[in-house]
Amino acid sequence: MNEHLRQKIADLARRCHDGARVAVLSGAGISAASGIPTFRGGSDDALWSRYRPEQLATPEAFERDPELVWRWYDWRRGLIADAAPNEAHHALVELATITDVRVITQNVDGYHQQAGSQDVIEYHGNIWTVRCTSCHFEDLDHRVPIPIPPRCPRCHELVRPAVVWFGEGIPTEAAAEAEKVAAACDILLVVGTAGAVYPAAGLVTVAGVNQATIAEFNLEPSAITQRADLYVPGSAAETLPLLLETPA
Ligand code: BV8
Ligand code: ZN
Repeated sequence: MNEHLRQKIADLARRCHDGARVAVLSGAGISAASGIPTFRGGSDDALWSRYRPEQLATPEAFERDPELVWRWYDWRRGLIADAAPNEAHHALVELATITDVRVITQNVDGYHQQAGSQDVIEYHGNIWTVRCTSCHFEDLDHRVPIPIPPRCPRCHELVRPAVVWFGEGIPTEAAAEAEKVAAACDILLVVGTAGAVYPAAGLVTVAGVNQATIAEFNLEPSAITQRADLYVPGSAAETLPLLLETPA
């Protein structure tokens, strides 16, 4: 890493030590170092690499073949249960001991909370929560494997993963809270997202319009990069911890 970039990261770290309000927008890339396949990077899994997430993470796919969609979620739940948050998640927990940090995540793996982040805004829901397709039953369900297709204990109708599928609206509370956090922050850390999915990616604009410094941590440039004030290349598991190096 060149000296100029190191200096820029040290400047950010110093601002955090001086009490800058930090918001985080994380995507699948922050969990990549834990071994969880990203959406774009796909996976080397023989079966699931044949599908694009946009084909499975939709109400239509679930309507058409709930068992197939549940097998995909069960496979992902298994990967998440067998792995753990990585140094990138832990760096954000440590940063929160230095200054105010609010995490907005597009991920459904629950790793930010597992690592210890508080008040995480789950913009696309959570893979460990299931919701009945018919009555108002909703509950955590950590069963791996889950009996497929899982049925509602109350009315025996199908339950679905309580995540936001393509074409579905963001939960109103999460949407409002995320907008507020992005608008109020001094620094927005954009970590491991291609910035292709809306309205999540629009939060970068909300922060920018409110004069926040946008710092992107990504393995490669993304749709966010040209809107960022700082782009830090590399794995977030290695680069985010640099924010914790006490500035000189
Ligand atoms: C909505 C939960 C309306 C489910 C997910 C055309 C143009 C623009 C928009 C649209 C369009 N057509 C349709 C839309 C809208 C659509 C959309 O944005 N589509 C995209 C694909 C074009 N959006 C929606 O449908 C949203 N809803 O608009 O509804 C509405 C409004 C009101 C009322 C009713 C309806 C809902 C979108 C939510 C979909 N659900 N997830 C699940 O997880 O199963 S999205 C899912 O994909 C993830 O949550 C995530 O958000 C997204 C993947 O994005 P990333 O997180 O960025 O991951 P990706 O793999 O793409 O990239 C990984 C990045 O990490 C890369 O940059 C890589 O370089 C980097 N990386 C890799 N390793 C590392 C790393 N970085 C650092 N370190 C590493 N080690
Ligand atoms: Zn029910």
